Amino acid sequence: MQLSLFPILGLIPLSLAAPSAGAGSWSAAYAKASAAVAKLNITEKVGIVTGVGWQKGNCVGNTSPAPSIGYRAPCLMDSPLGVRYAQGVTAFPAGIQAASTWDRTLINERGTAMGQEVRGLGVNVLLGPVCGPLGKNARGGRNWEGFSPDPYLAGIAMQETINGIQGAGGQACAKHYIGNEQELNRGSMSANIGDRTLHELYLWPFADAVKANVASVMCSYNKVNGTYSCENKHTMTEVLKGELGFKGYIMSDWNAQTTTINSANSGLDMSMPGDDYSGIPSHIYWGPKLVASVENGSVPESRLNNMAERILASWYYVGQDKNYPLDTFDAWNNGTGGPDVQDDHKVVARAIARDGIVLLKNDDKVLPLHKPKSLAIVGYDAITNPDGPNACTDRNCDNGTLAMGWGSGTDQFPYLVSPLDAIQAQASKDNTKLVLSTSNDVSAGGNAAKQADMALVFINADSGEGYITVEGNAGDRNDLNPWNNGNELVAAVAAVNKKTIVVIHSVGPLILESILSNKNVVGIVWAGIPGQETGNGLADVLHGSTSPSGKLPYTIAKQPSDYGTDIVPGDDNYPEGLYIDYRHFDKAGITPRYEFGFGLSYTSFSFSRLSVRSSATSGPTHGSTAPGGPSDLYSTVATVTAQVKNTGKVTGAEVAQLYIDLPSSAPDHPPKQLRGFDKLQLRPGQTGTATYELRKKDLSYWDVASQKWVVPKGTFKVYIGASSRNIKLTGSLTVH
Ligand SMILES: *[C@@H]1O[C@H](CO)[C@@H](O)[C@H](O)[C@H]1NC(C)=O
Ligand SMILES: *[C@@H]1O[C@H](CO)[C@@H](O)[C@H](O)[C@H]1NC(C)=O
Ligand SMILES: *[C@@H]1O[C@H](CO)[C@@H](O)[C@H](O)[C@H]1NC(C)=O
Ligand SMILES: *[C@@H]1O[C@H](CO)[C@@H](O)[C@H](O)[C@H]1NC(C)=O
Ligand SMILES: CC(=O)N[C@H]1CO[C@H](CO)[C@@H](O)[C@@H]1O
Repeated sequence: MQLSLFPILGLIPLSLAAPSAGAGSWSAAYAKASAAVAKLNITEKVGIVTGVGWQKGNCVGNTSPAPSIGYRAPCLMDSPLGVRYAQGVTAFPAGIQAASTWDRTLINERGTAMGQEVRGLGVNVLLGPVCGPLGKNARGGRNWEGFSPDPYLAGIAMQETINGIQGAGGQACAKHYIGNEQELNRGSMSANIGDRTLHELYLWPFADAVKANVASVMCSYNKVNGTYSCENKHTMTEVLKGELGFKGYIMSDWNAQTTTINSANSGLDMSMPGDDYSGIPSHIYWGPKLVASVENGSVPESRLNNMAERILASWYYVGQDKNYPLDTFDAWNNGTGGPDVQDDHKVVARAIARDGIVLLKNDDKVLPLHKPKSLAIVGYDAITNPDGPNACTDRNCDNGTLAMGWGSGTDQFPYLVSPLDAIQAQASKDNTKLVLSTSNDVSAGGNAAKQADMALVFINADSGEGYITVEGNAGDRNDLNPWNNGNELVAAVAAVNKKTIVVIHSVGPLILESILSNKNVVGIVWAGIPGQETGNGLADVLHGSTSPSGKLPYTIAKQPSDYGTDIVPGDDNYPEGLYIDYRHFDKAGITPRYEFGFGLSYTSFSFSRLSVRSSATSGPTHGSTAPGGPSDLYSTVATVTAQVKNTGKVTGAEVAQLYIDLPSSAPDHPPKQLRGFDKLQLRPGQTGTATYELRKKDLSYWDVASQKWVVPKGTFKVYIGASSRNIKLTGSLTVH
């Protein structure tokens, strides 16, 4: 830990009216950074770009300070859902739950709250958000850390999260770049991704992150087209820094760097954690070896200068040179020593836990509950792990309600409100008798269910990062079934209780056919990966204080093979191209069980009055490169509106989704692609207007031959719907 604050007066111009955090300009930041770098010698510059080694500083990632320019050693910390290895922090809902809300405001507020915790702790860089994995494989172990296999939804979520984190003064890190779609063999397999697929799917949300001025990007463990992504000049220098105009720095995933000279010359800017975890100084790829490589000309000094400028510019860009708190906690001593930074962040945590819940089935309006006389609560997923919510390191077990997956994408629960805690509180108000069987013991579950008017069965499915194996799942899930006899538990309850409601906490899609074959299963609540406020968010929906408004951010299939993609043992050639998740189901004519964008409500909505106004013209983008790509790629070229009315009896929110179908002049393309969504909260009888501003990007395809985004000529279909398959309004937009 850096204890002294070095004065920067006289070295760097100090503006009196400090810009608000995160509202900096890159050109001002670069002017400061290049002036500062000019004052440094090679050793100092190498110190800025080289990690000090695993557990050699008090954060999960640390580099050296440059006292002569007032640059403190920065503190880098996991994770995408809150600060890991710290105390007194919020355990936010996972990224996938934030995406399930389809609520830009909530996603932004989550980012802001995380940024405030980051700043409050004196952390400089938060290692999130995630859009790699995007989620092409339903079993992918880390999908829950990110948002959605739909690049548009993931891109908006990246942008809102980054705006939130950086607006509060932290540096965000978009990760893992790129093709990190599975845990199996992640350190050796190659993602062989075609150019158009790269642009239209996997790169798309990273481009939105760059457009949101993300400070850093983390290159991933896997290879891309046979070259490690942290050694890959094409993906790092040509695509990310060149085509997308990325202004920040690229750091390696922890120990994903494999060379000294090649990584530097290919575009890597910061090595993390610096060594290979061994603590042996000679295992540091950069440090003295990079000094020598610059001195003997193997790495141009201009490249080293550029690395240091990128790192310093990002620090200036978010305003961390001005009164940024010092970190006082120690990640390696249970995160003790820092302030409590939770503030009122449980409010947004609860809102996302609640609004990310997707109601899949609700026969005869069995939900919300109306003060039932008796209610059975069945399954270990209803309760907190009896050993405590943090009993398992990096959440490496599935011994209680599932509120986050496992691995480095976790943090410590400050507390955990379990489903049972929240249901018990309501039951005592409602005089509901609870009959409990909080294990997955099938006969005990059946016995409990027999004694109650209604039964809630809790089941789950977990996954995580591949350095941990939980119940035989080495990161990626082994299958798409509930864990620990979940299907048998549901069957036993449904056999004896006519009002069986299944509550599911899952990292991603499950096959629900077994559950649906029980005719007494009258309700299914898809409760996601909701974080510390899981029980409160669930109770809000079960008891009807809030109507459910989440929508699936992925497709739930009838059988695993319907996805058309899966984890592979060797290299992945991405043969499916553009056709992942709903794009594949639509193209192949496969009926899913619950489609992308699906979710029920306690009220009903009608859609009307589609209006499409467009100024789009066909042809390639021509703007100069700005963060995110050609500057005109992000300009609004069409505005679509539609009216949505709440035709039911309770207040509720509808996510009105916009899909497009490109004209026939475009090359082979998915029948529908999400290109807008608007969530409207409406009282009974109230009408609202869903508004969509389509960017040029949203009407383009990537033309491999010209290496440009192109708006095709012809008629685009415009669909507005309540899901990807429940289309309510159809219009068109013609481009000349
Ligand atoms: C580089 O600068 C540092 C800090 O001023 C100094 O300690 C070190 O000796 C310098 N190294 C060289 C090779 O001049
Ligand atoms: C991978 O190689 C193919 C074939 O050469 C090329 O078209 C594509 O752009 C490459 N993709 C990446 C991400 O480098
Ligand atoms: C330059 O130095 C690096 C690091 O010591 C070394 O690996 C490399 O072989 C050297 N190259 C030349 C041309 O001397
Ligand atoms: C961290 O906390 C755990 C559980 O409370 C305890 O077993 C362990 O000894 C602590 N480690 C340190 C370094 O204090
Ligand atoms: C008591 C109990 O349920 N223990 C389980 C805790 O989690 C591990 C790993 O998931 C299981 O193996 C134990 O059976």
